[in-house]
Amino acid sequence: MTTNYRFSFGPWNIHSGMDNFGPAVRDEFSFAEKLEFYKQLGFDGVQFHDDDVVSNADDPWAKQEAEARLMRRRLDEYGLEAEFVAPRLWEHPLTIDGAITSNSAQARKYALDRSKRSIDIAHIVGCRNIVLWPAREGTYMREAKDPVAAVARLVDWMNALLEYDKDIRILGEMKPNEPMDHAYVPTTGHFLGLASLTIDPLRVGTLIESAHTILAGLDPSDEMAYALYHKKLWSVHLNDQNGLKFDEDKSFGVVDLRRAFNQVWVLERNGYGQNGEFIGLDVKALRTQLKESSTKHLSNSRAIFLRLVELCRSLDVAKVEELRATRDYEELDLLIVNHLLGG
Ligand code: GLO
Ligand code: MG
Repeated sequence: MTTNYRFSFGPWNIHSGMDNFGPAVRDEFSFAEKLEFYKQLGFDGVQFHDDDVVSNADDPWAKQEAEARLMRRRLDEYGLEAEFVAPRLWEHPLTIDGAITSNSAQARKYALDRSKRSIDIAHIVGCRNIVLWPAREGTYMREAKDPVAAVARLVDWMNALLEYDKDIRILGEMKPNEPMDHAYVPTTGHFLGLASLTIDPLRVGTLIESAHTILAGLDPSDEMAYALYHKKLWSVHLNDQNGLKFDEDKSFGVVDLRRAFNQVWVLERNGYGQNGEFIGLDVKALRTQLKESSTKHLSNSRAIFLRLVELCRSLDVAKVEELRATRDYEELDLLIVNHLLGG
């Protein structure tokens, strides 16, 4: 089936299976090997952390610049496009208690400087999207930080970046918890409130991850609809999640096919992708998977997405409208389930 969708993922989505309770269970593919997989698996876009592009985000800029230029050449060779760069602000010893919202002025300065470098890296690899996943911008216990100051610091950080570069866009990827007990900006709606307070709201939008919305007790397709109405759905991290537990990053649609269908349907109906947006997948292979088959979660998620596009296109929408008009939602339930069951 031909659709105009373009797909992306990040190099962290091919991984060694390490988790909080156990070590790696497969050898890591090298970055060069991962790059080979993109086109083979049907992907055109690469999502990067700053230190996925460069070997160390704390190296002198001249070294980072040279490495970023090399990465750009490799992307060009493979016919791949960089979709975004996200400063990885949550692993450095200085940012142990948050980067943007840390109580430490030194940590906040580090975070801002590093974020500006991410913008410079983004320019070199050829993209204007900077993703903020505010991993540690919250607390483990409520009294640890001043919550109002924390919100103000997030706005200040965005303003400083919007000011630093007049071309970039900031995409907030919100998640209610993990690694923190509570994040200060847990949902897309919260983030869009902050976007409107920045010096250039038109350059602040969102990346919505299915699992993150589910962890917030929300429905991913409704969250996407909300952002689409604001014209601020600039990327997605499609995946699946089995209830309220740790962020599972399961393949798209494998837990709740109907929930996946509704995400595809809302994207389809609203022209998502027509302005160059990618269908990003933030999925992890199951830990038990052998190395040689540890990219199937990516190709499977893509295939499931495309099957669901077909189902969206073949849905009897006149019938849907009729059932909406007569409020026969029982019949509508059956129509959708039968459609997902193949007839
Ligand atoms: C974790 C997030 C994370 C981000 C990535 C890009 O829960 O989903 O994987 O998507 O770091 O910002
Ligand atoms: Mg994500």
